[in-house]
Amino acid sequence: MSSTELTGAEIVVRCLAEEGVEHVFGYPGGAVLYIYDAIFNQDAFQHILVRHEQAAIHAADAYSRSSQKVGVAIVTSGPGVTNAVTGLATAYMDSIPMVVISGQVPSTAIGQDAFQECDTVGITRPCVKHNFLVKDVRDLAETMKKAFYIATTGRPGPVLVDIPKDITMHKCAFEYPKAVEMRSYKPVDKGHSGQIRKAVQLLLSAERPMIYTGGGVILANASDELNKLVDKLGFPCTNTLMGLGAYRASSDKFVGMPGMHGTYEANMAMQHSDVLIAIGARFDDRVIGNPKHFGSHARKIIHIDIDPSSISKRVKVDIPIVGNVKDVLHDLLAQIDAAEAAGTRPNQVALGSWWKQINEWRGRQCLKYAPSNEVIKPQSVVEKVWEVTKGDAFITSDVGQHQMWAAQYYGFDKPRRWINSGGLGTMGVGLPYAMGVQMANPDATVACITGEASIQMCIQELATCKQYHLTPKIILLNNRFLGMVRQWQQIDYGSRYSESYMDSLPDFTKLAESFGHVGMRIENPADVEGALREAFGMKDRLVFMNFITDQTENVWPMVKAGKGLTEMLLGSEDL
Ligand SMILES: Cc1cc2nc3c(=O)[nH]c(=O)nc-3n(C[C@H](O)[C@H](O)[C@H](O)COP(=O)(O)OP(=O)(O)OC[C@H]3O[C@@H](n4cnc5c(N)ncnc54)[C@H](O)[C@@H]3O)c2cc1C
Ligand SMILES: Cc1ncc(C[n+]2csc(CCOP(=O)(O)OP(=O)(O)O)c2C)c(N)n1
Repeated sequence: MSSTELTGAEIVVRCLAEEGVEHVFGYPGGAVLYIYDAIFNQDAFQHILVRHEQAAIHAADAYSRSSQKVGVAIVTSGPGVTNAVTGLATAYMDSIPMVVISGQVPSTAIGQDAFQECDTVGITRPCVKHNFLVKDVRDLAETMKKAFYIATTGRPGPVLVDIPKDITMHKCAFEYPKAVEMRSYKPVDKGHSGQIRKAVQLLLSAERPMIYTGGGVILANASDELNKLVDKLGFPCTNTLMGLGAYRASSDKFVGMPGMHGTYEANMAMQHSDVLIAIGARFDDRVIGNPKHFGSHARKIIHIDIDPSSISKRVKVDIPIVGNVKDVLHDLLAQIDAAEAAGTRPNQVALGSWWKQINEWRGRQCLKYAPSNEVIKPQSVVEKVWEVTKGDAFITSDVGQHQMWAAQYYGFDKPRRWINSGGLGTMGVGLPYAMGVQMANPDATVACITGEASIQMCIQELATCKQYHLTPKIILLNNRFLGMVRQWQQIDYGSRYSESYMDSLPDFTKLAESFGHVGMRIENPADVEGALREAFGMKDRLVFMNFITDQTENVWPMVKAGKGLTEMLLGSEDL
């Protein structure tokens, strides 16, 4: 063991350096001042000072989603932690690997209602994969190693390390462990070969197969394997909101997103398939609709997931395969090759009639909308963003109608390009997500598609963007309504628009300018493309585009809550 003695604060910084961390998002306060002092004296990573702790966690979360790195954030005790909770819960619901360090009051003061004390471990327990309270500086380095290990292995997720202030000034010898061993935590990556063999038999005998993929494919970096599988089998493929980009949207095998705002053809194919293979997707209620209705159609289900507790949680499956998508798909592809070499191939006749049926469903053109020369249609803005960025931008979004239009109309061909909050559905993520993406991908084109309500939830981060020269393009689809709420009120609550209209909005152009950015207001449909080209041309400026859009536009198709997957409303004529 090395004889160098370091303070706890220095150990934190050294551990981050050992993990190869290059960026840390955070906000200082009393309990983390020793850590911030150690940060002052190092140059291994850059610290990004946000304007609100919620944004630190969101930015670190998107940093991780858009790269393969672990997002790291630091917050102080008490209000620093409580401000971070929304960010933690958001990352946890979408299984995002992150390490969050929180300051705690000195260990001798814990439980005494000390200034800025809160029960961080208790408050965050249900919204992190794991958390630690460090009670002895000699445990700190190993705890940090465990935090990174737990966050990134198995089903990923955020891990929090709570460090009392006195621990950050205590000293001990520092050595960073090369590996950690935990008796009770042994994630399995490799799938059972017998189960994979059964899956191959079922897939190759299917008449109406469907490949349903989700966020797990992206988290596993298994997009190449998925593209190979779909192309080899020639089966239809749908990606959940969290899986967009895992299989390329430009392929004719891609039938769109499934679920509440999924395409007609994806939902019909999900329901009427005879063999469904779910790959890193968790049968979310927004995807399968009413589970009884989903179960009313008999089909065989194969489910690949790294988390055994995800399997048969919402829908009973026939062939469970516990393992990492990348490893399992690798083995599955090898077994398909072997079966094909032995003469077993997908049933081409059956597959031909299945595609005929799917193409008939496709013929409904469920994403078609009425264009207008009078008022800007939000869908048309997203389509133009795709054209102007050549489909190659990182797109972050907030939560609401704009999020669904971004998902439906920006065809993602690559993984980790679509960054949004699916599980918790957290308004306010869009701008901090754009910051995190830009820090991880400094040369990339980054756009945030947002709503006027969502953007106001973390609007202060425009200052962080200025300080660190972050230049995402903000595409505000401004309908002057909490649009998604208004849509539900129109459809389910007799058009009683209770508290969903915002009477007072800031002048977004002036607001952007006051933060030192460029602001634009676009009201005329004829100006949309020109404005976007001008904005994306300003590579070194953050441009805030306020598009005044059709107030009454709804997101279609829609499966109402509690309804079956095929009981879709395709437009206002179905109301
Ligand atoms: C307004 C709104 C509307 C929405 N509408 C829709 C909609 O119409 N359609 C839709 O699809 N979603 C919709 N969602 C999102 C929805 O709420 C869920 O977040 C989403 O459907 C879940 O996606 P997923 O099944 O891919 O799971 P994820 O949450 O991405 O979970 C991934 C799964 O993969 C597993 N996994 C992780 N890593 C690995 C690995 N390495 N190997 C194997 N398995 C792994 C995990 O254990 C987990 O089970 C909407 C959200 C909002 C906010
Ligand atoms: C933090 C938070 N509070 C409330 C909600 C519920 N909610 C979902 S969408 C929405 C309206 C969003 O409005 P806006 O950002 O303007 O987007 P639009 O739907 O108009 O595109 C609300 C209030 C939420 N998802 N997150």
